[in-house]
Amino acid sequence: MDNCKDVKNSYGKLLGYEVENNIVNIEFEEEKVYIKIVNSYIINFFVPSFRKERNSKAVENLKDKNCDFEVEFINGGIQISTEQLQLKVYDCFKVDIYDKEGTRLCADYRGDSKPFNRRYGDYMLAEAEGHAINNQEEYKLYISKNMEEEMYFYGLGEKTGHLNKKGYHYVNWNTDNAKPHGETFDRLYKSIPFLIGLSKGNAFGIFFDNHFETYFDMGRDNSEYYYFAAADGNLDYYFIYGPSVKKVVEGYTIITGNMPLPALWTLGYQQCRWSYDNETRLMEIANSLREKGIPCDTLYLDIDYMDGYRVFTWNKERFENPEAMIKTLNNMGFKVVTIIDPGVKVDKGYKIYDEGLENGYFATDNQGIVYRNEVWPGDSVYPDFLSPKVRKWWGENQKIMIDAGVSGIWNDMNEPASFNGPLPDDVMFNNDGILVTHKEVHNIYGHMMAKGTYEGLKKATGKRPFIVTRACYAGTQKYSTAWTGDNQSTWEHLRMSIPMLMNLGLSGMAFCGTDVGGFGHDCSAELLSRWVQVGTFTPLFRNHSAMGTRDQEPWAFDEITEEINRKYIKLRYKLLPYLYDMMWRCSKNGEPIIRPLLFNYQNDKKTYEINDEFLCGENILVAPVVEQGAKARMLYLPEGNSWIDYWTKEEYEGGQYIIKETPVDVCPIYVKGGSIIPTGEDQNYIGEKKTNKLNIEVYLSKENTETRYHHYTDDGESFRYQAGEFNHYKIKITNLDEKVEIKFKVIDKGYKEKYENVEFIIYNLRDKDLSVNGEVVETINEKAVISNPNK
Ligand code: MIG
Repeated sequence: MDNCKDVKNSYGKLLGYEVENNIVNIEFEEEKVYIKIVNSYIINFFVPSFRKERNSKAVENLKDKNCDFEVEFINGGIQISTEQLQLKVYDCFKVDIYDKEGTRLCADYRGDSKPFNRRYGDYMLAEAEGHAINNQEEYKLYISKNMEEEMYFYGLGEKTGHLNKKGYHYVNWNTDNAKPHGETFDRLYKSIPFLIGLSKGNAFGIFFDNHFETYFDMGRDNSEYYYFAAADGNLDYYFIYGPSVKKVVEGYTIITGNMPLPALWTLGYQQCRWSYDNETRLMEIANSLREKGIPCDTLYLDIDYMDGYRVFTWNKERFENPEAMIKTLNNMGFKVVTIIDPGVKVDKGYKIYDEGLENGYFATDNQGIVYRNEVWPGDSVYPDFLSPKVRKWWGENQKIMIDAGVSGIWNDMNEPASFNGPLPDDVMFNNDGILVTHKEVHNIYGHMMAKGTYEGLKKATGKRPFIVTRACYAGTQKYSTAWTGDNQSTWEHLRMSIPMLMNLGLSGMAFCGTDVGGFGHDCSAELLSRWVQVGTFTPLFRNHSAMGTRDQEPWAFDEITEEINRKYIKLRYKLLPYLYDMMWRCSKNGEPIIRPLLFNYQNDKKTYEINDEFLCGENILVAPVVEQGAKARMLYLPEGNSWIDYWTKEEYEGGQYIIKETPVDVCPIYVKGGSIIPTGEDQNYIGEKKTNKLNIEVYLSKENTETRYHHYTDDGESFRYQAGEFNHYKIKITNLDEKVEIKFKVIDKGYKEKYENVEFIIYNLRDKDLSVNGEVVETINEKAVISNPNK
């Protein structure tokens, strides 16, 4: 095999190597490369061809573990062996990676790259938005890998199309394109260059930490290979071994950081629109929600609350006294979140503009003159979020909003977007003292804005910050939640949102959601009902719609629709303890909240390409209706356990396709047999009813099972949990022939508010005896209450 055939990345012959701690330095004729053994299953490949220093904005505190590995010469190259992997490195820096059993996972492609012949030119693609596609000549970095047998691809953050990314080509260049996002759109607001490969049941990840424009092609160019490429920058990528997808995602969040535990209120229902543009209208919405008994925790203010779109200001004609208004809303149980855009209005005498100008806080052209473009405020300048000084300044200004009573911040337009043509490549930013071009930092602009916002909010409040951002890079989960931008009120977009959110979750951004009901275009009663049914299970549950579209609040259609929406929003509130547990787990190991079935059923190949079902945590399977007028739908229940219909409590064997009737008030929901699900009380907003009672629903299966569950509580808003102020409950259910045993145990008791009563609701007990912590208890209507479980 001629390793150097592909001249593009010609490193030349391998000359020798040296081991320095956990780094293997390899000398090639043309270039020196570094292979870092991060741990036994994460390997970093680094070639500082663009800049000597690594300049990652995704990786902050990656600690290398000292782990054992061996390096030796083999025929034609060198071999690096860790406890779990074998890497073979050959001339021209060709790398092949095997697992311990010798199964090849990922190998550099040796053939010529030869795009499929697109006869007579690809005029359709040339007309598409943005740059030419597959213009390989423009790639400074290009790594192609052999397409292995039975390959599937996932991840890549927020992309259009199906769950499995095989056959797609995508570009990472944060882009605000308001046209209806279709499957041929190759770029959206976020750039997360992280790909999961799954071949013959073995998963691995590739995280290409490069924030220039990057490209991922999963066999669209040619089905013999897949590749990742970049317009410029260093070659810096991580290989993360599974073999489970779960382990790959965990590895990715070890590298890029975990989502911090969110404040509890952020999990409630959120109501938004562009715009509730004056106090009267906002209060009308707040009152309607309470009068109609539709639970809601958060109301949003879109751009019209500002004075002429000047950031950190209020339009006092529309909102005469924001502090008093927000106080009233807070007393009604609402939090208020305000939007902010990066663009600062050019306007002498406006404090933010003057301060920024004076201190050199704005991006400049290549001559050092402050760069202007146009956004909502008209002529605007762009804060240089790359600079720590600017982030600090922006962070401190958050106090203006906090002092008005605002609880969270919505970062929009931070791709950054611009109305007067795109920002030129050579707009300059100051990256910690190094001048860098827009071309280099475009994809991390929103990420750094989120970082500054997070730090500012944390400092101003001492509480867990809540931020929603549109633009992201790898690792944004450390600072912010995300929504998927300007979708449309169409069935097509409801359908597409499911694989999109599942892949975002697999890409570290577990706290994500779409505009429920759709942003552009008019929503319909039926579409809203179906979208709310999906929203009930998505981490960020926000109804939002654009200016000029018809109302789509939960009651905006008819009474039946209102009733359906209420029913599902109430279900959301009921599931909050379960959702919060998922968030807690995610904050520890990156496990997404909504996830594709394959995440928990990797042995069942039938789950690999299911686009219209998802799991919410491992216990709840949702098969939403995403077709107009569907009276029934087929769905797949994965193999390995039984599934219990949430509505009828009927039990189904796993590993089969079933048909479920779906009148518009029924979203098919299945609970994993043997599940333990903590649930909460009915309330209008989180914290309305102080309760010291926990409900635990148990879904027994026919088969004998033993299941465990971890439940977590804390004050839901501060950082005191980090000092041990939390409670952790362990619940174990053993379902035997004659009896069912429940063990309920508190492990940590750091948080003062403990449950005084626990009520178990046991489904499908089938007349068996029930004991809790060794004592036989009576059940009445499937319910058993125990008091003082904390003793
Ligand atoms: O150019 O602030 O995606 O959610 O309502 C449009 C107005 C600007 C785009 C956001 C959308 C928001 C809208 N914004």
